[in-house]
Amino acid sequence: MLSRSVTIMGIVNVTPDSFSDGGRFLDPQSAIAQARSLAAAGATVIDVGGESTRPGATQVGAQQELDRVIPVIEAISDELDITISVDTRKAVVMREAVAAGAHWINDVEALQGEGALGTASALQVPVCLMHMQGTPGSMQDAPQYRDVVTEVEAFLLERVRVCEAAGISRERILLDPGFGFGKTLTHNVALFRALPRLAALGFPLLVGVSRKRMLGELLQAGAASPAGRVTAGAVAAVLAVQSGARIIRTHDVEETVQALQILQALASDQ
Ligand code: YH5
Repeated sequence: MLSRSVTIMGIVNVTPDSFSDGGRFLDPQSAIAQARSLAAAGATVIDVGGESTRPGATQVGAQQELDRVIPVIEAISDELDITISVDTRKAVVMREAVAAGAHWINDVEALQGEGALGTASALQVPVCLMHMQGTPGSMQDAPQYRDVVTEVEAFLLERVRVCEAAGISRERILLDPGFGFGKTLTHNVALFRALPRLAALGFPLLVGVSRKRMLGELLQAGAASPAGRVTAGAVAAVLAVQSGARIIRTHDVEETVQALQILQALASDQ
């Protein structure tokens, strides 16, 4: 077991790129099996997403996203005693997901989408506010900042202010710098090194670097496949937690839990 100070959020993608049949028959059963195994490996939150927000990914309609995530959330809610997070930018998906059993909203657009702020406020569930520059379709084209850390911090604080004004209490807000979302490797590294500063804002800090390109870019071998970035992701999770991160979003729960257990056993200050 990990001490209560770190929460592992396991990722369940209900998107075509996660299914071998090309997405024509998204099978809720395989998503549920995935959730089951992440929970058994030590995840205490399952993040269910039906829209790929990878660089260059195309948008999906609300109905398609609902068709993907709602059956999975219902099934996880029926079967597992676990916190369910819904990874969505759409107000209708937030509403239906919470009705189906989701407990958290994880929004890579920090509730800037149409109706998202009011919906999240009415639902009274915790929300993760993430920073992104641009949109998934074009965010990696030419990300630019004058001072990435100051700008991400200012954006997150502004979204906190807007959320509080809309009736979302501080206790329900989590923050995330959004690794890979409109950021070059240099930007991602600067943000990672600034995690202590972001943690000091006083909100639980969520970090998601699992399998992302930045890890591949940092490896000597370069361009390792996503599955070849598991060790790198576990090491990054350790460093993130040492820097104040409280929630780690990962595809690789077993490896991440092991890495964090060693951190907690051997570091003098954990
Ligand atoms: C995040 O950081 N990320 S979806 C590209 C990859 C691998 C993984 C292979 N949702 C975050 O996981 N929500 C996503 O290359 C998120 N924080 C929060 N809060 C992107 C993703 C991924 C993209």
